[in-house]
Amino acid sequence: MEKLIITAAISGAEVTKDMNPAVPYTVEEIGREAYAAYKAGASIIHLHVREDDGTPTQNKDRFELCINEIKRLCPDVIIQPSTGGAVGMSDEERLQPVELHPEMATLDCGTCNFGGDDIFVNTESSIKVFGETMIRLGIKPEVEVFDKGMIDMAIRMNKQGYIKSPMHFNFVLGVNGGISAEPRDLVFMAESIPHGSTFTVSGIGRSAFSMAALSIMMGGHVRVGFEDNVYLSKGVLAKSNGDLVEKVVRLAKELGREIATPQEARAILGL
Ligand code: KMH
Ligand code: ZN
Repeated sequence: MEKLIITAAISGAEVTKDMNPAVPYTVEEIGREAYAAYKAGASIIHLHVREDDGTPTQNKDRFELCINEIKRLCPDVIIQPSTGGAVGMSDEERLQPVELHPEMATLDCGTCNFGGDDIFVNTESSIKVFGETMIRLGIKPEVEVFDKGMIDMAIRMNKQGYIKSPMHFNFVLGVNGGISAEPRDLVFMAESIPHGSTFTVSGIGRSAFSMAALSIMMGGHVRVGFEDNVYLSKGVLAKSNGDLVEKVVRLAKELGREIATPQEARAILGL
């Protein structure tokens, strides 16, 4: 089996220090959390940034500061800015970090309820703009799908030339409003992507490690981090993103899967 790519979603846009005091807001905190995840075995940092008070922002200059800090501490890690941002942001706002020419960025492929009454909006025309922009700038998209219909959307966008093959997916399982996080959901999603695609899995909340273990066994990859889950085990808060990555590394060892370095992850993903 291919080596395991671990992505650390260190900050997110919705999670706060009230949920876990180690959630990073400042540039220094972002650097600290990226480094902890990288040292533990993460080869990709999925990045949202905040103002110092925790307000999510897609501001290009703030991204640049955080990316420079991460590169200083983890020179070879793959940095994958979010273009999802936070619920309610405009497309223009969300797209700003791609102007920094990262190797990867997320490309959300559908609209869904996003916990409570929030709606995460990704219309077909905005997906086309995001896809075209990433092709023009040579950025590999990580196709974020919160439900099976979003895989179908991505396949349609791929056929129309807005997303290149082979596609790399992130199945986000367990968002209130998206597909649930049962083993059958992951199997269904994995069976629904085109042959030759790669996938990683984000199990939200309590499903983080069951979905990670299943993905490791299925030959998929794994995303963990405070964006998706702040607990190391039931009732025990993780002290850092590094704790969460370490737990995935332990699972992978037990299940006989080696961990990819950033260079190996680049080869697997065709970066
Ligand atoms: N914060 C969510 C509304 C992404 O990074 O592309 C969207 C999100 C997806 O986190
Ligand atoms: Zn995200």
